[in-house]
Amino acid sequence: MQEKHGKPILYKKLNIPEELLTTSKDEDGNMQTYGGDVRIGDLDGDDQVDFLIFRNTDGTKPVFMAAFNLDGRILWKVGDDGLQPVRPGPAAIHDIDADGKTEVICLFHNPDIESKPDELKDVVVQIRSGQTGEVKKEAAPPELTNRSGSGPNWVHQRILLANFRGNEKPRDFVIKLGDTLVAFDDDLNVLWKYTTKWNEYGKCSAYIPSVGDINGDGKDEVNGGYYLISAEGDPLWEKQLGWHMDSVAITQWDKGNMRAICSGFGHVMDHEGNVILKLSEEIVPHGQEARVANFLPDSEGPEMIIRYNAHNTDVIVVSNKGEVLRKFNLNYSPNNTGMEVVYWNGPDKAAILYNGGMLFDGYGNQVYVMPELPEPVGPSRMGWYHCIPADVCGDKREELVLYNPWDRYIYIYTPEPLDPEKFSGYRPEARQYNPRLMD
Ligand SMILES: [Ca+2]
Ligand SMILES: [Ca+2]
Ligand SMILES: [Ca+2]
Ligand SMILES: [Ca+2]
Repeated sequence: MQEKHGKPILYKKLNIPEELLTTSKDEDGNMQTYGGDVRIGDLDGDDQVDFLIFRNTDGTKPVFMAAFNLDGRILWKVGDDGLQPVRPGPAAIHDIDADGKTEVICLFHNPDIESKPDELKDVVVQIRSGQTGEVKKEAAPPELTNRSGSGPNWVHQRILLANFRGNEKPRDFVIKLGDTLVAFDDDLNVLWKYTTKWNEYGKCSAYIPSVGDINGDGKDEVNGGYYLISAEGDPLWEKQLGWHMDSVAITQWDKGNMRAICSGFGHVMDHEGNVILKLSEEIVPHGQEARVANFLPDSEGPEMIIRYNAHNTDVIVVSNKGEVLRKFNLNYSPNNTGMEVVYWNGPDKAAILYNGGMLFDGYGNQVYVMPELPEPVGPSRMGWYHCIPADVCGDKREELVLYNPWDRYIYIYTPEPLDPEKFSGYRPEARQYNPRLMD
Protein backbone atom coordinates (compact mmCIF):
# COMPACT_ATOMS: atom_id res chain seq x y z
CA MET A 1 0.00 0.00 0.00
CA GLN A 2 1.51 3.32 -1.01
CA GLU A 3 0.89 6.53 0.88
CA LYS A 4 -0.87 9.52 -0.64
CA HIS A 5 1.58 12.37 -0.56
CA GLY A 6 0.38 15.98 -0.31
CA LYS A 7 1.39 18.09 -3.28
CA PRO A 8 4.10 20.62 -2.37
CA ILE A 9 3.11 24.28 -2.10
CA LEU A 10 5.73 27.02 -2.03
CA TYR A 11 4.76 28.42 1.39
CA LYS A 12 7.43 31.07 1.39
CA LYS A 13 10.28 32.31 -0.75
CA LEU A 14 12.22 34.36 1.73
CA ASN A 15 14.71 36.97 0.60
CA ILE A 16 17.75 36.97 2.84
CA PRO A 17 17.80 40.67 3.87
CA GLU A 18 19.85 42.72 1.39
CA GLU A 19 22.21 44.14 4.01
CA LEU A 20 23.21 40.64 5.12
CA LEU A 21 24.39 39.59 1.65
CA THR A 22 27.88 39.64 0.24
CA THR A 23 29.34 39.26 -3.25
CA SER A 24 32.40 37.31 -4.24
CA LYS A 25 33.72 34.97 -6.90
CA ASP A 26 32.88 31.31 -6.49
CA GLU A 27 35.44 28.56 -7.08
CA ASP A 28 34.43 28.40 -10.77
CA GLY A 29 35.30 32.12 -11.12
CA ASN A 30 31.73 33.46 -11.37
CA MET A 31 30.50 36.36 -9.25
CA GLN A 32 27.77 35.37 -6.78
CA THR A 33 25.73 37.33 -4.27
CA TYR A 34 24.78 35.18 -1.31
CA GLY A 35 23.96 34.87 2.37
CA GLY A 36 26.07 31.87 3.36
CA ASP A 37 25.55 28.83 5.53
CA VAL A 38 22.10 28.62 7.19
CA ARG A 39 20.71 27.08 10.39
CA ILE A 40 17.17 27.26 11.71
CA GLY A 41 15.61 27.43 15.17
CA ASP A 42 13.42 29.69 17.28
CA LEU A 43 15.95 32.36 18.24
CA ASP A 44 13.59 34.88 19.82
CA GLY A 45 11.16 32.44 21.45
CA ASP A 46 7.98 33.52 19.66
CA ASP A 47 7.18 29.95 18.45
CA GLN A 48 8.05 30.85 14.85
CA VAL A 49 11.07 29.64 12.97
CA ASP A 50 14.05 31.99 12.57
CA PHE A 51 17.17 31.80 10.46
CA LEU A 52 20.85 32.14 11.27
CA ILE A 53 23.32 32.85 8.48
CA PHE A 54 27.07 32.93 8.78
CA ARG A 55 30.19 33.35 6.71
CA ASN A 56 33.80 32.42 7.38
CA THR A 57 37.43 33.27 6.93
CA ASP A 58 40.02 30.60 6.06
CA GLY A 59 37.11 28.45 4.89
CA THR A 60 36.10 27.21 8.34
CA LYS A 61 36.22 30.09 10.87
CA PRO A 62 33.02 32.16 11.31
CA VAL A 63 33.55 35.95 11.15
CA PHE A 64 30.03 37.12 10.37
CA MET A 65 26.74 35.95 11.79
CA ALA A 66 23.22 37.32 11.55
CA ALA A 67 19.69 36.30 12.44
CA PHE A 68 16.34 37.15 10.87
CA ASN A 69 12.80 35.94 11.24
CA LEU A 70 10.14 34.54 8.91
CA ASP A 71 9.09 38.07 7.91
CA GLY A 72 12.65 38.92 6.89
CA ARG A 73 13.16 41.22 9.88
CA ILE A 74 16.77 41.28 11.08
CA LEU A 75 17.11 40.28 14.74
CA TRP A 76 20.84 40.97 15.01
CA LYS A 77 24.13 40.80 13.22
CA VAL A 78 27.71 40.51 14.44
CA GLY A 79 31.08 40.61 12.70
CA ASP A 80 31.88 41.62 9.16
CA ASP A 81 32.02 40.34 5.62
CA GLY A 82 33.28 36.78 5.44
CA LEU A 83 33.13 34.36 2.57
CA GLN A 84 31.21 31.22 1.85
CA PRO A 85 32.10 28.44 4.33
CA VAL A 86 33.82 25.55 2.50
CA ARG A 87 31.30 23.14 4.02
CA PRO A 88 28.37 23.45 6.44
CA GLY A 89 30.21 24.77 9.46
CA PRO A 90 30.46 25.23 13.23
CA ALA A 91 27.24 26.91 14.38
CA ALA A 92 24.19 25.38 16.05
CA ILE A 93 20.97 26.72 17.58
CA HIS A 94 19.74 25.26 20.86
CA ASP A 95 18.68 26.17 24.39
CA ILE A 96 21.92 24.74 25.71
CA ASP A 97 21.56 25.90 29.34
CA ALA A 98 17.88 24.88 29.53
CA ASP A 99 16.70 28.29 30.75
CA GLY A 100 13.93 28.50 28.14
CA LYS A 101 15.86 30.90 25.91
CA THR A 102 17.71 29.87 22.79
CA GLU A 103 21.44 30.19 22.26
CA VAL A 104 23.76 30.04 19.27
CA ILE A 105 26.72 27.75 19.92
CA CYS A 106 29.57 28.45 17.54
CA LEU A 107 33.23 28.84 16.80
CA PHE A 108 34.27 32.39 15.98
CA HIS A 109 37.38 34.02 14.60
CA ASN A 110 39.56 36.08 16.94
CA PRO A 111 41.35 38.69 14.80
CA ASP A 112 43.77 39.59 17.62
CA ILE A 113 45.72 36.37 17.22
CA GLU A 114 47.97 35.48 14.27
CA SER A 115 47.40 32.05 12.84
CA LYS A 116 47.82 30.03 9.68
CA PRO A 117 44.61 29.20 7.78
CA ASP A 118 44.73 25.52 8.77
CA GLU A 119 45.36 26.23 12.44
CA LEU A 120 42.77 27.18 15.03
CA LYS A 121 44.95 29.43 17.22
CA ASP A 122 42.73 32.34 16.17
CA VAL A 123 39.43 30.65 17.03
CA VAL A 124 37.25 30.78 20.15
CA VAL A 125 34.18 28.76 21.09
CA GLN A 126 31.17 30.84 22.07
CA ILE A 127 27.66 30.70 23.39
CA ARG A 128 25.66 33.67 22.15
CA SER A 129 22.20 34.87 23.02
CA GLY A 130 19.81 33.78 20.27
CA GLN A 131 17.76 36.92 20.86
CA THR A 132 20.55 39.52 20.59
CA GLY A 133 23.68 37.74 19.32
CA GLU A 134 25.62 38.93 22.39
CA VAL A 135 28.37 36.66 23.66
CA LYS A 136 27.22 34.99 26.90
CA LYS A 137 30.24 32.69 27.27
CA GLU A 138 33.52 32.34 25.46
CA ALA A 139 36.52 30.05 25.81
CA ALA A 140 39.70 29.18 23.95
CA PRO A 141 40.93 25.92 25.48
CA PRO A 142 44.08 24.33 24.03
CA GLU A 143 42.03 21.29 22.99
CA LEU A 144 40.50 23.67 20.41
CA THR A 145 43.25 26.17 19.63
CA ASN A 146 46.03 23.59 19.25
CA ARG A 147 44.19 21.76 16.50
CA SER A 148 45.31 22.01 12.87
CA GLY A 149 44.67 20.06 9.72
CA SER A 150 43.79 20.13 6.06
CA GLY A 151 41.79 18.32 3.42
CA PRO A 152 38.32 16.77 3.44
CA ASN A 153 38.59 15.36 6.95
CA TRP A 154 39.37 18.83 8.30
CA VAL A 155 36.74 21.04 6.68
CA HIS A 156 33.60 19.40 8.11
CA GLN A 157 33.65 21.17 11.48
CA ARG A 158 30.17 20.73 12.86
CA ILE A 159 28.83 21.35 16.35
CA LEU A 160 26.60 18.47 17.47
CA LEU A 161 24.39 18.98 20.51
CA ALA A 162 24.52 15.99 22.83
CA ASN A 163 23.62 14.80 26.29
CA PHE A 164 26.83 13.50 27.86
CA ARG A 165 26.04 14.22 31.52
CA GLY A 166 22.59 12.67 31.70
CA ASN A 167 20.66 15.92 32.05
CA GLU A 168 16.98 16.08 31.20
CA LYS A 169 17.83 17.78 27.89
CA PRO A 170 21.03 17.98 25.82
CA ARG A 171 23.33 20.57 27.46
CA ASP A 172 26.63 19.45 25.95
CA PHE A 173 28.13 19.38 22.49
CA VAL A 174 30.91 17.74 20.55
CA ILE A 175 32.90 18.96 17.59
CA LYS A 176 35.18 16.91 15.38
CA LEU A 177 38.34 18.78 14.37
CA GLY A 178 40.19 16.52 11.96
CA ASP A 179 41.16 13.35 13.79
CA THR A 180 39.94 14.58 17.20
CA LEU A 181 36.59 14.90 18.94
CA VAL A 182 36.32 17.58 21.63
CA ALA A 183 33.32 17.53 23.97
CA PHE A 184 32.11 20.59 25.90
CA ASP A 185 29.48 21.30 28.51
CA ASP A 186 27.22 24.37 28.58
CA ASP A 187 29.85 26.31 30.56
CA LEU A 188 32.39 25.58 27.79
CA ASN A 189 34.43 23.29 30.01
CA VAL A 190 36.12 20.56 28.01
CA LEU A 191 34.53 17.29 29.13
CA TRP A 192 36.88 15.03 27.16
CA LYS A 193 38.69 14.58 23.91
CA TYR A 194 39.30 11.55 21.76
CA THR A 195 41.73 11.11 18.87
CA THR A 196 41.43 8.39 16.24
CA LYS A 197 44.48 6.89 14.60
CA TRP A 198 42.75 6.67 11.20
CA ASN A 199 43.02 9.97 9.33
CA GLU A 200 43.91 9.03 5.75
CA TYR A 201 41.62 9.97 2.83
CA GLY A 202 39.06 7.22 2.13
CA LYS A 203 40.29 5.34 5.20
CA CYS A 204 39.37 7.88 7.89
CA SER A 205 36.46 7.93 10.31
CA ALA A 206 33.23 9.70 9.30
CA TYR A 207 33.64 13.37 8.35
CA ILE A 208 30.59 14.23 10.45
CA PRO A 209 29.97 11.94 13.43
CA SER A 210 26.57 11.29 14.92
CA VAL A 211 25.27 11.30 18.49
CA GLY A 212 22.56 9.24 20.17
CA ASP A 213 21.84 7.09 23.19
CA ILE A 214 22.68 3.64 21.85
CA ASN A 215 22.57 1.78 25.20
CA GLY A 216 19.56 3.47 26.79
CA ASP A 217 21.33 4.90 29.86
CA GLY A 218 20.11 8.44 29.24
CA LYS A 219 23.49 9.65 27.96
CA ASP A 220 24.66 9.97 24.37
CA GLU A 221 27.38 8.06 22.63
CA VAL A 222 29.27 9.30 19.54
CA ASN A 223 29.47 7.18 16.40
CA GLY A 224 32.32 7.99 14.01
CA GLY A 225 32.05 4.84 11.92
CA TYR A 226 35.44 3.55 13.07
CA TYR A 227 34.63 4.12 16.73
CA LEU A 228 31.85 4.39 19.22
CA ILE A 229 32.70 6.72 22.11
CA SER A 230 30.95 6.68 25.47
CA ALA A 231 29.43 9.77 27.08
CA GLU A 232 32.60 9.89 29.21
CA GLY A 233 34.90 9.91 26.17
CA ASP A 234 36.06 6.28 26.29
CA PRO A 235 36.04 4.09 23.19
CA LEU A 236 33.42 1.33 23.40
CA TRP A 237 34.87 -0.11 20.21
CA GLU A 238 37.37 0.94 17.52
CA LYS A 239 37.44 -0.85 14.16
CA GLN A 240 38.35 0.20 10.63
CA LEU A 241 35.20 -1.39 9.28
CA GLY A 242 35.37 -0.44 5.60
CA TRP A 243 36.66 2.29 3.30
CA HIS A 244 34.73 5.50 2.69
CA MET A 245 33.01 5.69 6.05
CA ASP A 246 31.22 8.84 4.90
CA SER A 247 27.87 8.61 6.66
CA VAL A 248 26.91 7.47 10.14
CA ALA A 249 23.96 7.57 12.52
CA ILE A 250 22.72 6.21 15.84
CA THR A 251 19.14 5.12 15.38
CA GLN A 252 16.65 2.27 15.80
CA TRP A 253 17.24 -0.60 13.43
CA ASP A 254 16.35 -4.25 14.11
CA LYS A 255 13.41 -4.95 16.46
CA GLY A 256 13.59 -1.40 17.81
CA ASN A 257 17.21 -1.79 18.97
CA MET A 258 19.38 1.30 18.80
CA ARG A 259 22.34 0.66 16.51
CA ALA A 260 25.32 2.44 15.01
CA ILE A 261 24.78 2.87 11.27
CA CYS A 262 28.15 2.99 9.48
CA SER A 263 28.02 3.47 5.71
CA GLY A 264 31.46 2.00 4.85
CA PHE A 265 30.68 -1.35 3.18
CA GLY A 266 27.16 -1.00 4.64
CA HIS A 267 27.63 -1.80 8.33
CA VAL A 268 25.25 -1.80 11.28
CA MET A 269 26.95 -2.28 14.65
CA ASP A 270 25.82 -2.70 18.23
CA HIS A 271 27.28 -0.82 21.20
CA GLU A 272 29.75 -3.60 21.97
CA GLY A 273 31.22 -3.71 18.48
CA ASN A 274 29.29 -6.74 17.22
CA VAL A 275 28.39 -6.67 13.53
CA ILE A 276 24.61 -6.70 13.12
CA LEU A 277 24.84 -6.24 9.33
CA LYS A 278 27.63 -6.09 6.79
CA LEU A 279 26.47 -5.65 3.21
CA SER A 280 30.01 -6.01 1.75
CA GLU A 281 32.39 -4.00 -0.41
CA GLU A 282 30.77 -5.41 -3.57
CA ILE A 283 27.33 -4.06 -2.66
CA VAL A 284 28.53 -0.81 -1.03
CA PRO A 285 31.90 0.12 -2.58
CA HIS A 286 31.64 3.76 -1.39
CA GLY A 287 28.87 4.43 1.12
CA GLN A 288 28.41 8.14 0.53
CA GLU A 289 25.13 8.71 2.38
CA ALA A 290 22.94 6.45 4.51
CA ARG A 291 19.48 7.41 5.78
CA VAL A 292 17.35 5.21 8.04
CA ALA A 293 13.58 5.56 8.41
CA ASN A 294 10.39 3.64 7.70
CA PHE A 295 10.38 4.29 3.95
CA LEU A 296 8.18 1.34 2.88
CA PRO A 297 4.73 1.26 4.47
CA ASP A 298 4.18 -2.40 3.49
CA SER A 299 7.44 -3.74 4.91
CA GLU A 300 8.30 -3.85 8.59
CA GLY A 301 10.48 -0.78 9.05
CA PRO A 302 12.84 0.85 9.30
CA GLU A 303 14.78 0.57 6.08
CA MET A 304 18.11 2.09 5.09
CA ILE A 305 18.53 4.00 1.84
CA ILE A 306 22.18 4.09 1.01
CA ARG A 307 23.95 6.01 -1.76
CA TYR A 308 26.36 3.16 -2.30
CA ASN A 309 28.55 4.29 -5.18
CA ALA A 310 30.18 7.57 -4.10
CA HIS A 311 29.05 10.92 -5.56
CA ASN A 312 26.55 9.31 -7.93
CA THR A 313 22.79 8.87 -8.08
CA ASP A 314 22.62 5.11 -7.36
CA VAL A 315 20.83 4.02 -4.18
CA ILE A 316 19.65 0.78 -2.65
CA VAL A 317 16.91 0.23 -0.08
CA VAL A 318 17.89 -2.32 2.57
CA SER A 319 15.51 -3.97 5.05
CA ASN A 320 16.47 -4.30 8.71
CA LYS A 321 16.91 -8.01 8.01
CA GLY A 322 19.67 -7.11 5.57
CA GLU A 323 17.87 -7.79 2.26
CA VAL A 324 18.39 -5.41 -0.63
CA LEU A 325 14.75 -4.66 -1.44
CA ARG A 326 15.10 -2.02 -4.13
CA LYS A 327 17.69 -0.44 -6.35
CA PHE A 328 17.06 2.84 -8.16
CA ASN A 329 18.55 6.17 -9.19
CA LEU A 330 17.86 9.54 -7.67
CA ASN A 331 17.98 12.69 -9.80
CA TYR A 332 21.32 14.33 -10.46
CA SER A 333 22.17 17.22 -8.20
CA PRO A 334 25.53 19.03 -7.95
CA ASN A 335 27.91 17.04 -5.74
CA ASN A 336 25.25 14.30 -5.47
CA THR A 337 24.91 14.65 -1.73
CA GLY A 338 22.19 16.06 0.50
CA MET A 339 19.52 13.38 0.50
CA GLU A 340 17.30 13.67 3.54
CA VAL A 341 14.52 11.82 5.37
CA VAL A 342 11.28 13.81 5.39
CA TYR A 343 8.11 13.06 7.39
CA TRP A 344 6.03 14.71 4.70
CA ASN A 345 2.90 12.76 5.65
CA GLY A 346 3.33 13.23 9.39
CA PRO A 347 5.46 11.69 12.15
CA ASP A 348 3.63 8.33 12.20
CA LYS A 349 3.51 7.74 8.45
CA ALA A 350 6.13 6.33 6.11
CA ALA A 351 8.94 8.76 5.39
CA ILE A 352 9.98 9.94 1.96
CA LEU A 353 13.34 11.06 0.68
CA TYR A 354 14.35 14.54 -0.42
CA ASN A 355 17.10 14.89 -3.02
CA GLY A 356 18.03 17.80 -5.27
CA GLY A 357 14.69 19.66 -5.23
CA MET A 358 12.64 16.46 -5.56
CA LEU A 359 10.86 13.95 -3.35
CA PHE A 360 11.18 10.18 -3.86
CA ASP A 361 9.28 7.40 -2.12
CA GLY A 362 11.04 4.24 -0.95
CA TYR A 363 9.92 2.38 -4.06
CA GLY A 364 11.94 4.71 -6.26
CA ASN A 365 9.01 6.76 -7.57
CA GLN A 366 9.66 10.45 -8.18
CA VAL A 367 6.81 11.79 -6.09
CA TYR A 368 7.16 15.54 -6.65
CA VAL A 369 9.40 18.22 -8.07
CA MET A 370 9.41 21.37 -5.93
CA PRO A 371 7.52 24.04 -7.88
CA GLU A 372 9.20 27.37 -8.68
CA LEU A 373 12.59 26.18 -7.46
CA PRO A 374 15.19 27.51 -9.90
CA GLU A 375 18.26 25.57 -11.02
CA PRO A 376 20.90 26.12 -8.35
CA VAL A 377 23.45 28.88 -8.91
CA GLY A 378 27.03 28.72 -7.70
CA PRO A 379 30.02 26.49 -8.30
CA SER A 380 29.46 23.18 -10.05
CA ARG A 381 30.28 21.21 -6.92
CA MET A 382 28.91 23.14 -3.95
CA GLY A 383 25.99 25.15 -5.36
CA TRP A 384 22.99 23.03 -4.42
CA TYR A 385 19.85 23.10 -2.26
CA HIS A 386 20.55 21.92 1.27
CA CYS A 387 17.50 20.59 3.10
CA ILE A 388 16.43 20.95 6.73
CA PRO A 389 13.09 19.21 7.39
CA ALA A 390 11.00 20.97 10.08
CA ASP A 391 7.37 21.46 11.05
CA VAL A 392 7.20 25.27 10.71
CA CYS A 393 3.62 25.87 9.52
CA GLY A 394 0.31 24.07 9.05
CA ASP A 395 -0.11 20.70 10.73
CA LYS A 396 2.34 18.16 12.14
CA ARG A 397 3.62 17.21 8.69
CA GLU A 398 7.16 18.37 8.01
CA GLU A 399 8.00 21.19 5.67
CA LEU A 400 11.17 21.38 3.60
CA VAL A 401 13.41 24.34 4.35
CA LEU A 402 15.74 24.62 1.36
CA TYR A 403 18.72 26.88 0.87
CA ASN A 404 21.62 27.07 -1.51
CA PRO A 405 24.54 28.63 0.41
CA TRP A 406 25.54 30.42 -2.82
CA ASP A 407 22.15 32.09 -3.24
CA ARG A 408 20.09 34.80 -1.55
CA TYR A 409 16.80 32.98 -0.91
CA ILE A 410 15.34 30.44 1.47
CA TYR A 411 12.46 28.34 0.19
CA ILE A 412 9.87 26.65 2.42
CA TYR A 413 7.64 23.96 0.91
CA THR A 414 4.62 22.53 2.71
CA PRO A 415 2.34 19.64 1.74
CA GLU A 416 -1.19 20.34 0.57
CA PRO A 417 -3.64 21.07 2.10
CA LEU A 418 -2.19 23.93 4.14
CA ASP A 419 -4.34 24.87 7.13
CA PRO A 420 -2.62 27.62 9.17
CA GLU A 421 -5.30 27.15 11.89
CA LYS A 422 -3.76 23.77 12.73
CA PHE A 423 -0.36 25.28 13.47
CA SER A 424 0.42 25.28 17.19
CA GLY A 425 3.90 26.82 16.97
CA TYR A 426 7.33 25.69 15.92
CA ARG A 427 9.16 23.45 18.41
CA PRO A 428 12.82 22.92 17.45
CA GLU A 429 13.97 19.31 17.43
CA ALA A 430 17.25 17.46 16.91
CA ARG A 431 16.38 17.20 13.21
CA GLN A 432 17.00 20.96 13.10
CA TYR A 433 19.65 21.60 15.77
CA ASN A 434 21.71 18.65 14.52
CA PRO A 435 20.80 18.75 10.83
CA ARG A 436 22.65 16.33 8.61
CA LEU A 437 22.78 18.59 5.46
CA MET A 438 25.43 16.54 3.67
CA ASP A 439 27.89 13.69 4.06
CA1 LIG B 1 11.16 32.95 16.31
CA1 LIG C 1 19.15 29.05 27.06
CA1 LIG D 1 24.02 5.94 26.24
CA1 LIG E 1 3.87 21.33 8.95
